[in-house]
Amino acid sequence: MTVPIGFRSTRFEAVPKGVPPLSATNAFDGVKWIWMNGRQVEFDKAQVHVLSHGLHYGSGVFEGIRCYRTPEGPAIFRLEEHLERFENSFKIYRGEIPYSRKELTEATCEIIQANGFDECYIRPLAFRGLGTLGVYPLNCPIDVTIAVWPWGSYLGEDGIRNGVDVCVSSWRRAAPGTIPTLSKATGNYLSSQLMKMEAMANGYAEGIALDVEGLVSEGSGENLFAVVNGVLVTPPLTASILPGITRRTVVRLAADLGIDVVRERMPREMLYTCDELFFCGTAAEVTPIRSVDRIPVGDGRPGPVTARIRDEYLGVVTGRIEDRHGWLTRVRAESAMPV
Ligand code: PPE
Repeated sequence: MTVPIGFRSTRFEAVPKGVPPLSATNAFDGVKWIWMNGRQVEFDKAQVHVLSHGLHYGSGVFEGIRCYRTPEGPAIFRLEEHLERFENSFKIYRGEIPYSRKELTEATCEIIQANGFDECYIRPLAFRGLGTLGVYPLNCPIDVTIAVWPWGSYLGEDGIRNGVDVCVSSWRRAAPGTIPTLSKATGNYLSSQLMKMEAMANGYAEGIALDVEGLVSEGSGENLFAVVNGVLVTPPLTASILPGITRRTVVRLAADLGIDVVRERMPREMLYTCDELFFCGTAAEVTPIRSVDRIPVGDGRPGPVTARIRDEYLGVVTGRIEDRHGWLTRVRAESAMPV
């Protein structure tokens, strides 16, 4: 490392059984290059100044995208939609991403290839950099980075297969008119961190937040679906949720499979009485929930609708099922750089 690294405290660590801790030391093993403001830079050189605005005030937006190994080579799932949300996330904060979608698409493909990954997680980040401090952000330049690294199942291999045990968080999601949840802003994830740490400290894999009215919102890093009498129920955008691209994908796949979906406010107790429950998100993919607050969901095993949606999702993202909606961007075809 070219800069001193900080102290890592283990005082508050709590990792429940069955949840693999994301190791702080080897999480980015094998990552050689990071795209930074138009250039590929070595991992150790991808640094920012400590007076960067985003570090002090949470003034940044990001995306989480996955690239999967498919029979036709590595492919990125719904890249265009992620880049669109990336732009909108910053627009809410009067910020503009200084690269076009085409440029970011090429940059993403190139950085995946530079690192030699077939399959990886992709993390575009745009933040207000070194300019002035003070809350007013518009004197700061906007820095843009794209990092890629291998990231396995978000809630564990066992979780995606057999389901996870979760709790209702004591932390509420931000109320409408406070911190906008349609923006995937870095600062929003303080709320997620509170939820996640509390859940883990109490032996759960994840927490589900209620919104300010006490109705179900979402997980710390996932949207949520319940199955009630064969119908999929998911909280609406007005429940302080992130407009998830996986959520949108699930709605579409459900339609393809002839399963009805409603976007409806969900009282907390529906988490206990529903037949099935699952999380969805880029990192979490489709992860069944087998208990909430130690109350089993259904018979405590992933139900048939969840399994069908999960298998369809994993089939589509990995190209084993035909890409009938044009959701995959091939890394090699898109790249301007010779391999
Ligand atoms: N809600 C929240 C709060 C959230 O962070 C995510 C993604 C979703 C819903 C699902 O959105 P989508 O990925 O578009 O389907 N969470 C990202 C970051 C997780 C993290 O720990 O970092 C992700 O899944 O990439």
